[in-house]
Amino acid sequence: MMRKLIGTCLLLMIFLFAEAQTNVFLIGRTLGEKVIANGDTLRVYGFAPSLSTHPPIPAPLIEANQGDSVHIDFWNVSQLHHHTIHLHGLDVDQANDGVPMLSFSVDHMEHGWYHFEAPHAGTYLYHCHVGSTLHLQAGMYGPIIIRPSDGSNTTWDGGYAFDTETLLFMSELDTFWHTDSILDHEHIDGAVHDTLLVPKYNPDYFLINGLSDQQLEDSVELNSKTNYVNYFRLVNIGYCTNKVIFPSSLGARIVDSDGRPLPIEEFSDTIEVYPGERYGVLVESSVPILDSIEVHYFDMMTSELKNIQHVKVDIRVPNQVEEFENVIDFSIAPNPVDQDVRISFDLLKETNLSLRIVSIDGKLMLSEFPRVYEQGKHTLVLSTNEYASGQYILSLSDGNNVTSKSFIKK
Ligand SMILES: [Cu+2]
Repeated sequence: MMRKLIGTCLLLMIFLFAEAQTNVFLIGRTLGEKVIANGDTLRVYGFAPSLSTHPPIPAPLIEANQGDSVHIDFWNVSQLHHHTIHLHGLDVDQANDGVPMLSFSVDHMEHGWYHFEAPHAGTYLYHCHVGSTLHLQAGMYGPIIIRPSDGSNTTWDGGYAFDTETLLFMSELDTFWHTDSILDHEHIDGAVHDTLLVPKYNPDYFLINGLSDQQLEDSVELNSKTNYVNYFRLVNIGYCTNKVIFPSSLGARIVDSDGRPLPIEEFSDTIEVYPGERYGVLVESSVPILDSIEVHYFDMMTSELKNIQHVKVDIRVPNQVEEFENVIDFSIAPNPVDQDVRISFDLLKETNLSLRIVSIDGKLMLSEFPRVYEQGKHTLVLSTNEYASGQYILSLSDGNNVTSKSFIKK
């Protein structure tokens, strides 16, 4: 009886003190497909969770609690190329770091095993480190989230509590880099430019969580309630510098950077995120908001603004919907614009609308007197032929509320 009791106690202790294990299985592919915002299908490289699925962009989220033992089984099924998994920002040992010259790379039909003890809670990322510039842009990247030891909704052990969280994983696509002639060209580790004439990187799709423009609407948004604390995880794995601009009424405060807490929180509506960087941002509103977060993409070499994407912010409660009946929510497409710009909006009732366009340096381009629009969907088409290249702010007003969004003239 006594022996049985000791045995049970021992088993219980092993159960209580054994570290949790997280197992991840990823398949490296070079024949993936991705639908982009214009409806075209692009060839991509990537990490897929199974043989029957195309590798998603970004790759599957790797998620663990601080202290967990994480084991990644990486199977390369991609014919032409070898790959690795580099665990960016995690303090792993060199053997598991996925830099091919310093650890190992995984050949076609081989498995590679990576192991790490989940370090400090925070936001990290992973990507292939073979021919990095090309393999990464081709789609071999994904997020890693390490949660506090108890898995709770806090930023880290003893950190800030939050109610909801939103990942904004930012990147770009240069569709020319996704053609067979480039993706199938023979190239060697870390020296892709020696053997492959890659044209200058010129992204034409600007992504948040792999989506852009109308794909983003209703897919990526902050849909929350008043007085809820929302935790944003901002990650940039593109080659542009991102500027994330929160509506000022959200009181954005940066609390962590690159997987570590900041010594003191920093209040700022605008957060610059350079390639490879991650930031944790808390937002909260005591009043209802229907607005958007703007993500600006800048060329790293020229600092030119290339594109703006919008993430909808919808903080309402059912009985507050009334207050927003007059807010005009509209979309601008295409953005950036070549010639004609389309402004689309859906009115809940007949509305007297006026429209204004002002350049970023304050020049009034267009000011339309109020015009009556019936209830329902409307699309206005404006020519921008006379506009100089640069950024413009377009506002729609019903006399009480003004909604403004920006667009870029190429
Ligand atoms: Cu690779």
